[in-house]
Amino acid sequence: SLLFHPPATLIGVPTDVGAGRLGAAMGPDALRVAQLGPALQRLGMDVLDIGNLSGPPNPRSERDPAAEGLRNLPECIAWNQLAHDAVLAQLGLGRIPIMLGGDHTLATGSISAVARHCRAVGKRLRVLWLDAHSDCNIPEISPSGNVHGIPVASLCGLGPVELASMSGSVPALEAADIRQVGQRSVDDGEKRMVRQLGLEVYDMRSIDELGMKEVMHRVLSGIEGEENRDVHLHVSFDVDFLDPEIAPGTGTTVRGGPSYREAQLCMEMIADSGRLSSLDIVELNPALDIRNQTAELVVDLVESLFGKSTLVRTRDRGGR
Ligand code: 5AB
Ligand code: MN
Ligand code: MN
Ligand code: MN
Repeated sequence: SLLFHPPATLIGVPTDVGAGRLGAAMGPDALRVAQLGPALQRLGMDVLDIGNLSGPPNPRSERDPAAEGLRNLPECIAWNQLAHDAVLAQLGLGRIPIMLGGDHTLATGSISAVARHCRAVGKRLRVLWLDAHSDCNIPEISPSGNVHGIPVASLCGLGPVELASMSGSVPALEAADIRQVGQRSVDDGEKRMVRQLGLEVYDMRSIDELGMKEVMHRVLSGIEGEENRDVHLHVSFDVDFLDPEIAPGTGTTVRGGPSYREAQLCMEMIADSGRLSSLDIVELNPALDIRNQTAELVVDLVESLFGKSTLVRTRDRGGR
């Protein structure tokens, strides 16, 4: 590969606590079965797999009653703290943390650690949220009480204080630091939150109208090139971003997502930016998958995210 990458660390975060359906806790192992680590090593990367974090037990049924509006909140807080600590440690070692989820709850912990790290070393943070959903609910408006539907609001300082303050400062980041791509299911109250926060959202309609190339061009503007070497780009990749026809293995599918080619272009353009410095891969649910095809697709896409390309590319967009 022509791209240089710092070494990377795979961190398994086998949580079901934030989701309405069980099975995402098996996500880390499905990604290992699909050979994520070796695939990245083939690109020339130094990859270390530190195994799975161990935290509070996952629920045994899908019908835990919601307490105070959010289900399994103490467990979710504990898992996020574990994720936070593991990500912060790897960033401190100069490694790219790659979270293997687990449900999307863990993004509060991982991105809080990234925000804390960026503050400490004077980097500018940009978060790219690839998801069918905006994950911007707060307890008062969440239709499900599922914590995987609130991490964006938590990072913006709203909702349970234990989550909102995890980075050591509230909010962990500004809404202006976030770009969302691929949305096609946002709840009514959540729409108002997105609006109120001023999130920059490139929903499926934007992708239809502008095309993925222009969307990614806009999303990455201001972070590419030599003059932006001080940017830390974090990608939070919810597998339900992808069209369910190609990615059935996730708990909250929504039809009408990016095609295989659109998803590839999205990943390739992120790679070209040269800024990718941390990653969440979340919501993969092997219990809903067909012969691990979604995990294999995710590995394929993550290879592109780290610079795999069909041809030797000349960098015309300010890569390294
Ligand atoms: B995911 C829903 N908005 O809050 C809610 O998969 C779905 O991390 C959230 O994006 C989906 O429960 C959370 C209806
Ligand atoms: Mn999500
Ligand atoms: Mn989602
Ligand atoms: Mn989901």
